[in-house]
Amino acid sequence: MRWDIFCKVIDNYGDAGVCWRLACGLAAQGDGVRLWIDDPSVLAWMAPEGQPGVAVVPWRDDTAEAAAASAPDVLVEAFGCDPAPDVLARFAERAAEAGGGAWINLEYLSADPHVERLHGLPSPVFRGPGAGLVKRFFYPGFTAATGGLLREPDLPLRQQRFDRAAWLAGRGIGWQGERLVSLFCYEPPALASLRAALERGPSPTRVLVTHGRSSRALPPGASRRGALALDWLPPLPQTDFDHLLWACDLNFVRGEDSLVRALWAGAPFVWQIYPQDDEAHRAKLDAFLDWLGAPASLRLFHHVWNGFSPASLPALDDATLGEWRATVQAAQARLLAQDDLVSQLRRFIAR
Ligand code: TRH
Repeated sequence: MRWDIFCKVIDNYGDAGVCWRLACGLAAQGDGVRLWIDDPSVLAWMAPEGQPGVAVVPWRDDTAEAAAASAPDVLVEAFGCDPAPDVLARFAERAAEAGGGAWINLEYLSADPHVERLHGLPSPVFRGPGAGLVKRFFYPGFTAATGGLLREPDLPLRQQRFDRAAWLAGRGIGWQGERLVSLFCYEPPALASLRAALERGPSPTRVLVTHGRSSRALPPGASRRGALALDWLPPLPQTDFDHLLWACDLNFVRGEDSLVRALWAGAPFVWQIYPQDDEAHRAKLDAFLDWLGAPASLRLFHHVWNGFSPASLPALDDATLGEWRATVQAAQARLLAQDDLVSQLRRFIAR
């Protein structure tokens, strides 16, 4: 089967990150994938080795490449990004002649219960080169009534074989057995108080600050202060970003894709949700915490970290982290009992 995935990078890394994982997941099953992306520059570090079966097409203007492109069997429009009109026209022509062809609008991830109602709904197209076709909404999600989450079939095996000390040494991180914390965030208001708390101890902690906005929020400086040691990381290939989360005892993640990867990592995590102007992200965060079954300390930590509560951050002592770990692992077990997104998407388009 031939897939075209269309991706516009709005901001940050998540648009590219999600589409790249989806493209790799489809190609790993023997399908041919073209990933049309308007800003492929981020893939230079996120996916430096590429992936057999995935062709990245710079989607700089709507016609040049698209004019020459054959129609795909499945057209995936990530996050309502309006695919190239020429590809859409060819896709529509072929659908009219030979029938078939699926057009999917891949939506953002949300734990909000409305997702279960919207997942799979058809949307007839009345205008433009795709007029007459019907696109269908595909919602990733956390429950069996949604499209599920991206998860490679060999993920548990790779995690089992992962050697944290070797990975850290390979990355030049001078780990001395301290508690390890990854930091991937926007500009959380409570970052300064987290840093101060970790400096005070009592547990020695090493924070691995990721590239981009996180290291602008916590800029490179002294690598040791009190009980806190810090490393600033270069941009990591996506596979190595996963390794980072597997290596750490606590992960701070943000957006969409890293949230899912933190769940797969099975370690305690704190999520900074992508902020929306209308504050809709607050309800979305609570929907996620409800689904997760977050204990009070984890809920409060999230509310403070996301700027929804002026309270102090709960202490990150061993008992608290142990409780969070149990919560994450129970959630992970629930998710592992459900089909992954690629399997569900393939079944969905066959309907
Ligand atoms: O970068 P993000 O904040 O992306 C966000 C969200 O997707 C949000 O929903 C969307 O609306 C907005 O972008 C436009 O966080 P996210 O989703 O976790 O994506 C980060 C990706 O970057 C993920 O695939 C992991 C990858 N990554 C690396 O591969 N290497 C790195 O070094 C880092 C820091 C990230």
